[in-house]
Amino acid sequence: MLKEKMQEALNEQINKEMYSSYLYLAMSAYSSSAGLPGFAHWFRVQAEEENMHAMRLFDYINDQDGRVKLKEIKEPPMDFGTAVEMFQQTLEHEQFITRSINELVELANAEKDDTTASFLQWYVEEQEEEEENDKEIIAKLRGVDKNEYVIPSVDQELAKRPSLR
Ligand code: OFO
Repeated sequence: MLKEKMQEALNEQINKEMYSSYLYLAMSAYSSSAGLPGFAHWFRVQAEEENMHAMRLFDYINDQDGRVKLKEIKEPPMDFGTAVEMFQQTLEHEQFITRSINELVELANAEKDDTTASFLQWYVEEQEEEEENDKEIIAKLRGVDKNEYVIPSVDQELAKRPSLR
């Protein structure tokens, strides 16, 4: 059985993951409008992944006989600047999510809730991977000053990301 404080914090995380999904969907739309179909595809897959992150929390709360509380999802921006700026914003957002996951782990430990602490490990690893991916893409995009073909080549590469279904 989930303690009230833990349940509240997990519900808050559902909202953050849903916002992440919304944010990346907005980036996908922005990329489409900028004529970057590979970026648009990558962010759309990312949006679906974030939805899955929210659903994992949703299922966990239900499995623990808790109560899911869905909160209002904030409106994301419509414009994200250059390709590199967009990925910088992605990385900053993921760093914010990582801090949030770490706080959840701290809370689970403080509440002596081992089941939730071990459930959260999946997110800890996922965050490491996501931050790494974003950093790699930023590094490639930074080559843009030196090579004007970087954006189209990264676009082609991002187009290859496998879809979730
Ligand atoms: Fe982008 O990661 Fe969710 O948790």
